[in-house]
Amino acid sequence: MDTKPTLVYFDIRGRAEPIRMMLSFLGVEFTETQITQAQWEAAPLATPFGRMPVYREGPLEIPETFAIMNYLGRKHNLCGTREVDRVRSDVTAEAWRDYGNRIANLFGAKSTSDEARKNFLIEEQPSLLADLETYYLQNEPRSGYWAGASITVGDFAAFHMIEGLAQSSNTLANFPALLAFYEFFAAQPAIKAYLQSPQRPAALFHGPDGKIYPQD
Ligand SMILES: N[C@@H](CCC(=O)N[C@@H](CS)C(=O)NCC(=O)O)C(=O)O
Repeated sequence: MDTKPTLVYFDIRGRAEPIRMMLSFLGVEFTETQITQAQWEAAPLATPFGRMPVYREGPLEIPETFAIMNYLGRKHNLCGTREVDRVRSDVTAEAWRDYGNRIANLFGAKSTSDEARKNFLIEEQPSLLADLETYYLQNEPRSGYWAGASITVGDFAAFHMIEGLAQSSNTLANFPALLAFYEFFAAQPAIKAYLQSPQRPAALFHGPDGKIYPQD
């Protein structure tokens, strides 16, 4: 009997990517069930809230990306050692989740206008990223991580979104500390191995047209 945990999601990076990255970093062997969008539209899987990702481990079935990440963080001691670090890890993950939801709503939805997207990029995004960068720079000690001296769930949440920025625009050039974090985190041996792994899905996300991006 296969007792490995299972991660169920689309065949893209999307919301499952920081979970895959955590599992890989931790050396947890897991099975993936990857669904295409066409398969999901034809026959959505029964999941607790009708959405994915879902993580199954023994008797546990966990929906919700951050519940899965926090479960893995608690189980494998990636939540920070001091209370101040645990708080910073949570705040980092929540703040990047808010940013990620803005991006998903604007760039993944059919109903959003080009003008709204442009306004976000020009008017809103710079101050959101500036606030995030300020928060990052307040970490003590200045370890390179977001919360204390060691890697936490917050780092995975932050890296996931910052990687998207690094790959899609030159925006990070205006945020040198976020760029430095991106390079620092990507160079951690276990992360570097995952980033180069052939198992990593190539496609970042589903666009409003239902296609997977980036396209050739
Ligand atoms: N709050 C949930 C949101 C999950 C979510 O929106 N999943 C999308 C894919 S990224 C989904 O399952 N879409 C299919 C649908 O809604 O029918 C989480 O963070 O896991």
